[in-house]
Amino acid sequence: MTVSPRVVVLAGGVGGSRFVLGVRAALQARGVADTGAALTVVVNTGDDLWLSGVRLQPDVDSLTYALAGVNDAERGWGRRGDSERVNHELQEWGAGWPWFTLGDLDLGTHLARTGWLREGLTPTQVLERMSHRWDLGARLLPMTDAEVDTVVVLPDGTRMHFQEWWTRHRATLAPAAFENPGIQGAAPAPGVLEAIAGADAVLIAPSNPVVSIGPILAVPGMRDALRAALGPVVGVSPIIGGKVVRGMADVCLTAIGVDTSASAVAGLYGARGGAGLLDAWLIGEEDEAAADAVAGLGIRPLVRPLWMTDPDRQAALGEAALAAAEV
Ligand code: FO1
Repeated sequence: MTVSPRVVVLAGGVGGSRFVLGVRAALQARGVADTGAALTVVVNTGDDLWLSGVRLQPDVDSLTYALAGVNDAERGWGRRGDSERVNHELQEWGAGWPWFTLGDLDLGTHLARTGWLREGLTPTQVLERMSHRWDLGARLLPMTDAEVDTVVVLPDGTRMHFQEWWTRHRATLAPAAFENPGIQGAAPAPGVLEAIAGADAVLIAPSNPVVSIGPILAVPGMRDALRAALGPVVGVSPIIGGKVVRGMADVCLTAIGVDTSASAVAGLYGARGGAGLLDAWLIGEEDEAAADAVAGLGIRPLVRPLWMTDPDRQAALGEAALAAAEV
């Protein structure tokens, strides 16, 4: 066993944050003193948007706030105990989106980020600067420095930003496709490919496979890097007992023709021994019956408790993922 393993996690949103907290706790429990050097998180930026003149990075902020311990865990986004005075004022002006709330403390983050972007810093440099405020115990990297915000395409050709589809329409409009315009010309953010290449383990968090992990994998060079990684690639199923844990991943999976099941998502990522990415796939005890199907794909199935309902369970899942990667 490596004393201080180097671990990369691909993550987005709420499931990603909880999982990263668990991996950080598992590393700490193993005696890794500097988890900030051991743990790199490649974060989805497909959820990002410009609104009221500021740049929002919902998944980046979810990870940052969760690792700092200042997140609103109940709501799943934004800062705990935030107020909405500025948001109220924006609504009075008819600015922004009436269905999208910008908290006062959260707006401080967006203003700081936007200012630094306007000064010429890249998103990677901005995130690096933002990571100094709190002791996050992990290094956060955006998947790319390019703006490749996710667009949802409806069957009639209507296009809307992912956040409008997600928060205004609550994913009730059947999507025909998800696109990240410009992603073909994007590159992984500085440090991402190096982190993957040097990792003892690459973990795919139980985040939405289509709109959180999907954009990360769509960045040119990312799949090749994962397939070439020396360490094992271990994924955690976001589907437990045939159901989504939170969010609306089932609608997203249906749109791309994938069943809402642990084995179907494993099939979406594919086996590294074939044309895909995974060496091992953690599935819930409720999905034990899917183990044979996962093995049939050429991916090692591991049945483990997947619920991350408290810090102990998060840490146990983090440890299970590290153990699956044999680090
Ligand atoms: N989600 C909501 O359901 N309603 C909101 O008003 C809302 C505001 C918001 C502001 C900043 C931010 O970083 C995230 C915010 N979210 C909100 C969450 C976000 O829209 C999505 O849940 C994620 O992008 C999906 O991972």
